[in-house]
Amino acid sequence: MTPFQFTSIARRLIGVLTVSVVAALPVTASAAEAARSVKLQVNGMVCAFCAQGIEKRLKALPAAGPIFIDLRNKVVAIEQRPGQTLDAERVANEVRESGYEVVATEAVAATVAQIRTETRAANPGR
Ligand SMILES: [Cu+2]
Repeated sequence: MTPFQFTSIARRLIGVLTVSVVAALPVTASAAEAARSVKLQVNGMVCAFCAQGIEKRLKALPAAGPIFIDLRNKVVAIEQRPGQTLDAERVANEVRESGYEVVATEAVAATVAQIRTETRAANPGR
């Protein structure tokens, strides 16, 4: 192996490692990365009408983008529209005012599509 070949292989390896480290980072937003979605843990949602009521209420927020509600995992997530900001506490209050108990509120960097995938993978049920 020439020194050139070695360098080239080493560079490729470093590239692969960097990608894996970035992919393994948690999705909770830090000060350095922008929050994209608000994720809530909600008690009291028991049927499709509960989900519909919450969805309708959240959709009315001016910055509302995609919404994900999972009854089994008690998750409500809403993504902000590009260029807009969702206030996590305001989202939590909308859900509370709909009659449900919010037990955790989190601003996360993940999209709603990512939250949906993670939530279902963590507890697919059935
Ligand atoms: Cu219901």
